[in-house]
Amino acid sequence: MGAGATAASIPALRALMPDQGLHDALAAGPAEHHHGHVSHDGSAHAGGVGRVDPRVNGFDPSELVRGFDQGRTRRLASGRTVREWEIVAADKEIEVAPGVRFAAWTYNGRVPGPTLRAREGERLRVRFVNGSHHPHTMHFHGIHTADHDGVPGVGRGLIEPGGSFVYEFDAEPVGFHHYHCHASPLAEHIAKGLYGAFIIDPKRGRPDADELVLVQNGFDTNFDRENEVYAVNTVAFAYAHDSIRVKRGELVRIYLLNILEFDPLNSFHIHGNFFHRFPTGTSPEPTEFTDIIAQVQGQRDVLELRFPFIGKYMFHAHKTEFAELGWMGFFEVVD
Ligand SMILES: [Cu+2]
Repeated sequence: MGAGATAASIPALRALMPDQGLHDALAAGPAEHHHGHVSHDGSAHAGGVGRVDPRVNGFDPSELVRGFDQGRTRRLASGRTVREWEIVAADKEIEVAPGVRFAAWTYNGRVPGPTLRAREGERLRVRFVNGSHHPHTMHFHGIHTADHDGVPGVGRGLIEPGGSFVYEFDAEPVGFHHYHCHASPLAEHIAKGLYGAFIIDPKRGRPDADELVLVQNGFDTNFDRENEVYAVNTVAFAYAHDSIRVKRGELVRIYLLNILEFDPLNSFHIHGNFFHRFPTGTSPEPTEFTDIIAQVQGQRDVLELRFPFIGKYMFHAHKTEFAELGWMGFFEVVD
């Protein structure tokens, strides 16, 4: 295959979290991180909890978490808004944990792809250009015609390398959705990184909040159809090294998507707090007030909460294996 991390890289990740439990391991972690002391054979140097340099990937989880791509808009004579994006698929090696490289397939050079954000009732046009060496598609969750569903054998079907296609549909329904490649084998095309979040805001918007996007994902670095690395927004422990800073008392809205391949379930748990859950973000009324939720692949929720106290609060998959292999971070609540 010649691509992706070699098996030798895997012990490196485990070395980041030596057989300590999740909470113990962190005691030596975030406060005294070192900059990427990882040798070319992928082994982390002793004494350092390495971190991935965002310059290597060309995207930074600390920015991605609050990054929304509104595309370009213009008004039709009818008064209707058309919103347009261009999305380019490209093969790209990324680093998902210090020294653990992964031959990803990306939308616009990043994993997850850009968080596309539109408003209810707009006409959306997504020009997809396949700059990858493999056939791909863009399949959106939402309401649209079969011709624009982005699956093989329907409408334009697969978009071959060098090809392009404009997916076009109305922004409906209101909620928090996503998109992903639907070429087969599907598991591979998703696991390689071809997915992203897709938000349709209500016409009147939602109440002001500090908004965050958390895409739960994982990486099968040795092609055994199991994940060796788990994360939110791709880089293992990214938010353990760089906590997500939020203000005490301010409304925080989390767009939480699970796109994890190979494992049937993922979960999200927050320490020292509870949140309101809006499944798929489609209703203004929450269905639950809790501190933990589970999601199957493709499931997503909007979560709203306020932090009453300052300090550092962990959030992680309440599946210990996932948390220890990268799916863990902190909120840092400040005044
Ligand atoms: Cu694909």
